[in-house]
Amino acid sequence: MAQPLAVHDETSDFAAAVLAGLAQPQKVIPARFFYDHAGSELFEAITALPEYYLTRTEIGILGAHAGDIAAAVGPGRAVIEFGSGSSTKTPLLLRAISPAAYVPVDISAEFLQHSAATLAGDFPGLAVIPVAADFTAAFRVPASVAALPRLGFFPGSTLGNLAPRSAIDLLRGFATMIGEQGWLLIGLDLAPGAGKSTVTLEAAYDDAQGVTAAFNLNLLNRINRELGGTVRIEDFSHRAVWNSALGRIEMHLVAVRDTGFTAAGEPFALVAGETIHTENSYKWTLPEVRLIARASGWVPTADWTDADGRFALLLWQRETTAMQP
Ligand code: AVJ
Repeated sequence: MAQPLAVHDETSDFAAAVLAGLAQPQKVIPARFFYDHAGSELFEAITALPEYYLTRTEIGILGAHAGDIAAAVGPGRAVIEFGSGSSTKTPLLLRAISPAAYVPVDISAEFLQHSAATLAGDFPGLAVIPVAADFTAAFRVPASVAALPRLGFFPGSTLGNLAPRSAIDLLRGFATMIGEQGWLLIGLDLAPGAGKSTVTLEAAYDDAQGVTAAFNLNLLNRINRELGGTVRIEDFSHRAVWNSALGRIEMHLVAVRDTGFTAAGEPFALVAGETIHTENSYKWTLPEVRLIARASGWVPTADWTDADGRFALLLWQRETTAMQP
């Protein structure tokens, strides 16, 4: 198996982001830093929670429509999965479409090697070519798949972590990378509506067992572990709230009393009630999602949802660059 193409200094990225984010008037730590080893395991536990309907709903839609996807995209493609993580949904797709190669792209080399090895074992004869890279930055498509038609796979509603204009930037980059005749399959959690109340939505991000709270608070543990931090974890609590004006779930770490700490050698203070904003999870309607597709160089060809209309699987074809009238 090929080695990852790039190494990435995650700890110095984290230090820079924490120093910059905690210096803002509204303190912020970017959501991508949730996924250290402990955080990745907590996220896996979240996906199995009764309140977190997203993962099982997406798997259900993928299972129901794998045949439709195969009919649309045809065999022999290189499947490029963005942010592959543990790749639990991938076998369903690969089994249906007879791909020529599978390229998992993930920032965590550890997860990547493990999941690539597991998949290679399950699909003998399939070329599995892992790429350790940040998919939000441009990366090189491995030379061995450069000549193959491609299908991008971006499940898990990860796109929803981005504000619309950032989502469009990312999707335009995917359009360039996937190339002419390319397809993109995206999983996205949808806005609240008839089949999903804001109560259901908030519960998905604030479960009774406190796993999501632990996932959020792990960022503070990570500051203590990696940045020599002195954060008193018990001074913070987890908050998840639906922001209807902006159409997103927000997660915050709330100071329950006045508190202070050092991180990467710098002092920081929060007054009681002040928060560190740690995640946005945008929830769009299907018409909004189709507009985002068109704005980023994709033709929204098909979308499938569960019976309650909570979650959508979207199949987009790359817009042609041929001359238009
Ligand atoms: C992996 C980004 C899709 O926003 O639902 C789960 C992360 N945060 N619980 C999401 C998450 C809190 C998740 N994504």
